[in-house]
Amino acid sequence: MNLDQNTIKQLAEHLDNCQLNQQDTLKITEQHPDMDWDDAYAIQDEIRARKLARGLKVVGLKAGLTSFAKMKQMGVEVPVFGFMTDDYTVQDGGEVKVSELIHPKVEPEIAFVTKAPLKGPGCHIGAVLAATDFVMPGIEVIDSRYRDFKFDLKSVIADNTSASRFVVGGQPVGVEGLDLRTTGIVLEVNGVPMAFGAGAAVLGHPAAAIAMLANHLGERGEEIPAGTMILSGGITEAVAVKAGDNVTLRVQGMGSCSLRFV
Ligand code: 0L1
Ligand code: MG
Repeated sequence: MNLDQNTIKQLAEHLDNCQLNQQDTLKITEQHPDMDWDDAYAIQDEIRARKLARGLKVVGLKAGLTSFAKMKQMGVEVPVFGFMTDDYTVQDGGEVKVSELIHPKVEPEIAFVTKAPLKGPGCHIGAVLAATDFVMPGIEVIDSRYRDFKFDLKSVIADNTSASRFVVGGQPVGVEGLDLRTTGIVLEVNGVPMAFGAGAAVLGHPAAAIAMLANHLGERGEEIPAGTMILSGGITEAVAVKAGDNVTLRVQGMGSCSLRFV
């Protein structure tokens, strides 16, 4: 690690306040160019500690930058990981107030819910599928705290991977007999199909993102507990939204979930 504890705390406070005040900022590596990956996750951990101290609860985990296209664009081979707190939860069909966000975008995802713990190293797709209770449609609302979504990987990890809101819903289904690689999705905004894809866009198989998360946590001596909801990553590019937009995600064999921006 290259940053001292005071700097990590200050940067966490800064990013947390940006989120609370809907204020954007320049990417933090501008001021701290020698920040490393451990520093970045330490800042994210400090943001989580701040939220927990305010009485919030962690209700899910996420993998981000999981589509081959986005990873190539960013020049990375490993996704980024973050967490969701209870105030990020939107009920299916519920409202998201744009006044509480900076510049939201939506991503179509497949959400996994585990029934057994998953721990790396060596976690693989088979172990993830064996530990999966069910999968269901999920829309992630990302809202980078960085001006115009201009960031680098370390800055985005520190910023809890742009997490801000999510909805899961539709019809939960078990993974037996399901080929998540060929599961098709359509993301509609105001009834108009805006993005299409299939599960294989996420690392070849969405369960690979969950395995990578388990391996990442394993390096830190942590695991994915049973009963965890995990967003496996955007299947398509994120779509910018504004007040008045209704967003619906349809996933083949899993129904749909939706939210509206007000
Ligand atoms: O969930 C995601 O894939 C987003 C990760 C952070 C990068 C971004 O804000 O686009
Ligand atoms: Mg996402």
